[in-house]
Amino acid sequence: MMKSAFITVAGRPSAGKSTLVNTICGHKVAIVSRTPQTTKNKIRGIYTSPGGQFVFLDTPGYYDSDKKSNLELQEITLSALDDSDLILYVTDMTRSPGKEEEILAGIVTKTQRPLFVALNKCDILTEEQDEDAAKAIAERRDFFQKALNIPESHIFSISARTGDGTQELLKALFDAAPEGPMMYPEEYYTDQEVDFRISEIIREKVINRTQDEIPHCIRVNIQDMEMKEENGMERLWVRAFLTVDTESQKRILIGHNGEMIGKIRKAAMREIKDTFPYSVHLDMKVKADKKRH
Ligand SMILES: Nc1nc2c(ncn2[C@@H]2O[C@H](COP(=O)(O)OP(=O)(O)OP(=O)(O)O)[C@@H](O)[C@H]2O)c(=O)[nH]1
Ligand SMILES: [Mg+2]
Repeated sequence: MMKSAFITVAGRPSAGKSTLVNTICGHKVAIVSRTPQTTKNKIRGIYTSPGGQFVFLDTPGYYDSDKKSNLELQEITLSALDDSDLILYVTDMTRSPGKEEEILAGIVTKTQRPLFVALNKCDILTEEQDEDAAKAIAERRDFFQKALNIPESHIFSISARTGDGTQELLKALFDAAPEGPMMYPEEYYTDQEVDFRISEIIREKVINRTQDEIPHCIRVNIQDMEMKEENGMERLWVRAFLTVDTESQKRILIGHNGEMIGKIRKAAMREIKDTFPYSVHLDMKVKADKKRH
């Protein structure tokens, strides 16, 4: 009997949703950073085991604000919740649940899908040998049990970073998942197109290397992509446009003598090389053009 489910991963920004999807799928499917609202799309990560297959839908962190760009991200999360068989609510257990957590809890409860909670970043508490760690975990468990109206057995203490607790969580998800056939060949771990993955890798390198001025406004567009044969080897030629809102952001992104953009390009090339089975030539151009909202 094979199990198969779409599982939406929801939670506040920076809870560790993308890190968890990457850990479970065993590959880097979604980009990760310390900056909240890193994920901007519904990203599919596929996990296959002898018992069946899960398609995890990683979503943008839920942030309570009426700004148009934020409402668009909320829409993506809501549509993913609609598409799912099960919901995995990820929370950063080092932060107290607040108003946002209550709003999101209300939203996921309304979907009437089976709900599971991952209390994430438990490694931090253990590392710190915090005397209050056990109390904090008990408080979070109590909060989510009540807010989501779920049994305690649906709440897991995990570390997406180390993988601790994820096997127990997966087992519970399998038990709750419906029977069904595999949706993707077993070697697949994502369904993202090559150009999207490359643009996301570049976006991650920008977010992780620049300060707060850049991260939220950066857009990466792949302009051209062409596979060429060179000395009997295949090489993908990629031209990417990095667009920011203002001329001053453009200057920061390029850096003195092009140093910053050079580092970003190098870091992106390194990861692209590890991700794809062919070599890639990356050409990047920076533009300033205010996003219209
Ligand atoms: N110590 C620790 N850090 C973690 C863990 N999981 C994620 N992080 C860190 O938390 C930060 C946010 O992680 P992400 O996976 O990007 O969080 P997210 O929920 O996808 O964030 P958004 O896409 O912005 O909503 C990164 O710096 C991660 O390295 C964990 O289990 N332990
Ligand atoms: Mg994310």
